[in-house]
Amino acid sequence: STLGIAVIGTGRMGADHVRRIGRTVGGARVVAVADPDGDRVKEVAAGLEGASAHTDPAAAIAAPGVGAVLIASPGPAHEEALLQALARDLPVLCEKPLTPDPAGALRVMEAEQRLGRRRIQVGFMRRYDAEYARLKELLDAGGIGRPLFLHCRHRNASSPSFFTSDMLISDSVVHEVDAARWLLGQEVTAVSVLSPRASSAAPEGVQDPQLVLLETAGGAVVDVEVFVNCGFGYQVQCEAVGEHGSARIGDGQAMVVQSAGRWGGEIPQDFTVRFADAYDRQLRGWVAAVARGRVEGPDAWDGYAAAAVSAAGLTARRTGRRTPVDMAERPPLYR
Ligand code: ISE
Repeated sequence: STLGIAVIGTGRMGADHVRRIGRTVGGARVVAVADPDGDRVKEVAAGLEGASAHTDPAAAIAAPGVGAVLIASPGPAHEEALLQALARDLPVLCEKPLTPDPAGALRVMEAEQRLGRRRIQVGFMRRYDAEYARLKELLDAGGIGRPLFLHCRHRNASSPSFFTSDMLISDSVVHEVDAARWLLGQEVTAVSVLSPRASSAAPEGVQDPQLVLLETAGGAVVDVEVFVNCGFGYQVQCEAVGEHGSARIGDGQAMVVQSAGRWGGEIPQDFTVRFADAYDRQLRGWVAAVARGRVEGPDAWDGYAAAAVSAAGLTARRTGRRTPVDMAERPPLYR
């Protein structure tokens, strides 16, 4: 039988997921969509057979035929939608961040724990990227020895108008936080942030770029250059340095062209292009697991841990001080 999905939020990511459910993911269809922009949501629903349009997320979640919920609204709207989905015991795929703040993530975890089983997968889709998967395999197999550093670069061509200095951490670096926790199998224990004078390409008042340093429980150090108005394209790179070697992903050299005395290649302009396969695999995996009555992948604890690190990062940036991460104990459901 076909899984009926309610998609909450039809902005860039939500619209991309709607397309994905129609084209690349079998066994599922969108039966309801919600967005505060009434015209936009009607337009999206009009392109889908038999899908209802709503401005209220709760109405979409309660619509007939909904068996699962995909949340792709802005981060601050996630908690309410998550709690509504959990109240109906529905499986959820929630875009990152789970919630921007750790307090919200704790409330979500509490609600999920009351159900006694996992219902939430968090959209940390880099875990489904082929290059990241290879790096994880290499590290797990001890291929370069004990990891000492991850050197990361996270660049966007430009940031949307609503982007703030905080969002460079809570919306962008949150991916490196999850990737580092996953790749290393360690929690992040402290965060420091350094900021050069903002790029003249950054919107007024936005501190872009930033250098974010993470320390981990196992004694590794992760540095992240986050630069969301770099101008030239979308670029996510990670070099792991271990005791016996190093490994780098994200060079994007699928094809190198040599012609007329020059060599070069293309840089994607957008995450929906760079990570298209990862988004596909993530969604297929979620639908397949739900069909078996399960929810797998990154869980609410991963979302909470990332939010706790983000909170320390925001404090570190404001105070200019190294800030320890304040983290609750990991509940048994997430062990
Ligand atoms: C966006 O929400 C993402 O998830 C992208 O991967 C990231 O590069 C971007 O900076 C975020 O705003």
